[in-house]
Amino acid sequence: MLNKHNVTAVILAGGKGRRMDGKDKGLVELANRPLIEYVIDAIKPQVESIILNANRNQEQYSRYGYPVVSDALADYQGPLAGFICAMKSSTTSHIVTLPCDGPFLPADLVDRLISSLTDNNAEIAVAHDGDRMQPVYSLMPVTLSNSLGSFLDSGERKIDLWYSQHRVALADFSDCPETFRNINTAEQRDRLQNEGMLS
Ligand SMILES: Nc1nc2c(ncn2[C@@H]2O[C@H](COP(=O)(O)OP(=O)(O)O)[C@@H](O)[C@H]2O)c(=O)[nH]1
Ligand SMILES: [Mg+2]
Repeated sequence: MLNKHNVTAVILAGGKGRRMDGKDKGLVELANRPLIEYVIDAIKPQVESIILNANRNQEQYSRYGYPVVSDALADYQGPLAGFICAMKSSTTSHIVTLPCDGPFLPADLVDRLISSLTDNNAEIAVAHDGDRMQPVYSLMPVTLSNSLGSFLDSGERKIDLWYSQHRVALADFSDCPETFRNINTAEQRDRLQNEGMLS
């Protein structure tokens, strides 16, 4: 039975931060703490291990005590570049992917993705917020690295297109869409700080 001990969380912090003045978003502070710390704290009890995926400031990320892996594909080719390098470095059978800029993960995120994957006999479980799919919140076996490698080698980069080649189950998170609230701009960060939602 698939359970949390078979799962490594991959925190994707490999983006360009284009809408954040080119800042490394995982290290951008929300209420005086780097965003990645919120994600690490929320996901740690839900998985066996954690991998941080970063393309800059690797030394700062390594201070958290988890392996830091960088995309093999150069020049910020998108989240799938992070997926594949994490699949190749993971020591568990499955990975769960998460963005570094979403500080509001529910305590049962991984449980729900696991149930969705198993109940539907799917290859990939992807979160759905009731309105839309949240493609960077997903659970999959590392054996899909072959499929993803071929897809990337063919020049494709779109996550939805790769998913469409597999049996995908949509995990229902329509009861907690705020889970997927993420911070892409300095304005979004400031608004959140002012809302007083943070402890
Ligand atoms: N490894 C890696 N991750 C990336 C890349 N581009 C974006 N990401 C990550 O993918 C996640 C989603 O990116 P983001 O720009 O926030 O997209 P949006 O919020 O869906 O519009 C973030 O955690 C980024 O760090 C990339 O080129 N490589
Ligand atoms: Mg984002």
